[in-house]
Amino acid sequence: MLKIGIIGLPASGKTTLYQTLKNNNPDTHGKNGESITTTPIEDAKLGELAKIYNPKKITKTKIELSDGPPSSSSSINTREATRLRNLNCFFAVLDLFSIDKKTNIMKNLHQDINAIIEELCLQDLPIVESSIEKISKESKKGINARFQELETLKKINKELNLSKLPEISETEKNFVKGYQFLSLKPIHFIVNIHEDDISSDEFIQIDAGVREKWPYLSFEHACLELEKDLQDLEEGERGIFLEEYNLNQPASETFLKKIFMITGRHFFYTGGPTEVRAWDIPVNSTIQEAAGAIHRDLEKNFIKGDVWPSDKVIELGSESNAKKEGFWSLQGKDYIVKNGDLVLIRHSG
Ligand SMILES: Nc1nc2c(ncn2[C@@H]2O[C@H](COP(=O)(O)OP(=O)(O)OP(=O)(O)O)[C@@H](O)[C@H]2O)c(=O)[nH]1
Ligand SMILES: [Mg+2]
Repeated sequence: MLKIGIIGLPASGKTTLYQTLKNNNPDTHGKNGESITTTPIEDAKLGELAKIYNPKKITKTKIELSDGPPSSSSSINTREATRLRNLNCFFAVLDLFSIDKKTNIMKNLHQDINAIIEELCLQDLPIVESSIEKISKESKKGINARFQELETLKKINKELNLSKLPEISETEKNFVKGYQFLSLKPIHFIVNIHEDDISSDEFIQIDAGVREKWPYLSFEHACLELEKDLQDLEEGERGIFLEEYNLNQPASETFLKKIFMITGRHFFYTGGPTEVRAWDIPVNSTIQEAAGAIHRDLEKNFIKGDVWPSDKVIELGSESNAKKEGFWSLQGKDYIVKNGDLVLIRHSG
């Protein structure tokens, strides 16, 4: 299960985001004062598939979301850093709802984004430096096994010293996976704007400005206070609320889709009379690995997999109709599962 943390400067709206995504699900308190909740991901496709299979049960994929205790400073303490290292990715909240409109908004954003990035870099820098020293000593003694790890650490060190989030390849990330560096975790930035500004054209320009300045950042704007209010409404009232504020859909859905995307995960589906279910797996997983996400025995005893694009099954009303139209294939263990595939695993026991 994807574990997501929320970071950002004090009073930027982190807990408001947590409450928005929590969507009235119960939560618990962790040993570091954090709130933790397991939240199902809304997925309209599941409802569509359920109309076809009429299953006893519909199961959504879930995420684990956590929100740290209230903070009084922009720096991350050691306890919080250790907690954050165990998570997969972050939402970073930026406060634009409380700032005076007369100030330079871009400058404000710039400062806040830099403050967050600098803090992540600062947390990782001592670990990188001490590890470089340790591995270099080993190399001098003729132990050379960690050469690639050392080279990657040096590359990271250079970027961290410039207060930049290191940009390294997936292969390089694997060499330093064990360190769980905060600065290498995927981050989706959310600019939290005031409810009065939700329809303001100014934010289209600001979006464009941020994209130009930080082309590598994943980022969007939303009014978290409104999003939280939206979650508190009954299902039937939500449409009216969205219309009133000229919103297309709850932003919480796009936040979660984005975070899955930047973390390199996507979805596949299984369907039958007992259960229609969404599963999330790393992009580029084989169908045998996907079978393992369902059950270890299915991976072990995998024979072949029936695959349909779920969109086509929904559009044509059944697996057999989709098959008749040519939207079905029988795949061997090395088939790379595509986002949205509907899968049936054939196995030997
Ligand atoms: N008007 C308005 N108020 C907001 C918005 N987002 C958050 N707030 C308010 O700002 C205050 C701080 O929000 P929180 O979500 O508690 O912020 P936080 O980042 O969790 O704060 P700490 O955990 O103490 O660092 C609360 O009173 C929120 O109701 C917004 O979009 N509009
Ligand atoms: Mg808070």
